[in-house]
Amino acid sequence: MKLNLDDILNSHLTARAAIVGILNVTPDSFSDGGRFLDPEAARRQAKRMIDEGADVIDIGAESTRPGSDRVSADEQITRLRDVLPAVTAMGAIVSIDTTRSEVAAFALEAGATIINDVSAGRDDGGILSLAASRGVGLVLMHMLGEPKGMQKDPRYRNVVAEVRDFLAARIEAALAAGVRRERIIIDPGIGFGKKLEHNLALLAGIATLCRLGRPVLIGASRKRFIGELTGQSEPAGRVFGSVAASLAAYRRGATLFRMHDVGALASALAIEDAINRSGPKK
Ligand code: HH2
Repeated sequence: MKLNLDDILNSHLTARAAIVGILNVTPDSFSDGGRFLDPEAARRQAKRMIDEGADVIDIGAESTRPGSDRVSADEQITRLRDVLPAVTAMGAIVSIDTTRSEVAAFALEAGATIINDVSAGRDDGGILSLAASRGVGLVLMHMLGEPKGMQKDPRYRNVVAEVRDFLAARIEAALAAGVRRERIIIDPGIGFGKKLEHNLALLAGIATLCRLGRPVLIGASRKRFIGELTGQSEPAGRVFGSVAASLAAYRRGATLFRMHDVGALASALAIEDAINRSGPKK
């Protein structure tokens, strides 16, 4: 079944999982940097992810991997110009992964209907008013510090409570800018200023985030903590671990999963959902 934007925004009420396929139009992303900078390669990858079951394609033109440098709004738009309209023309729901309002405005003009802001509106407050005036979906993500230094020595007293409080405050900031609550998605920001123990505590504690009343998105795909747990040093070798992390998150109430390997998670979810339909959920 093909989902629409309202299905995505109501997924926490229906417990229907949705897969957000990752398309990085960047030379330096940690897992697929340089592979989809060529517009034709990017289009092929988007088509492949849609065929494999992606409900949303999340397109980004700036890597936010630990230690990364900023990319200007103009450069992001140049990278997106040929790719983004081609993906919206495929009929996909497109989300734009940016913290800059000029880039988001360009993407919405080209047909994107979700803004995925890893700074949750702190980098460029204009993104909140843009989301409000255009009535689009808005992902608010937790990050401790900035990509450049976020993995240096992240510390929390109670990571789940701190991330919950941060997201609650960013929801309030978005509402104050005129965004409707029904348009907001929240994300604990796996790997963004977090050590292994923090990522695990957040995945185990998703129910606490769900109590904020908005759908929870999890981006665990191929991230370093999967490598730390499985011994897979190459991001492309972390597919099974990424699927396992997403399923664990789904069982705890998350419904949106940002994935490089869409087909792998789609198969796992088909099995999980079939089992759930045939008996009580644990
Ligand atoms: N993770 C990345 C980028 N954007 N957005 C949300 N909402 N949640 C995430 O966990 C998230 C995100 C980092 O992963 P990736 O895009 O694969 O790498 P890079 O930042 O190096 O392009």
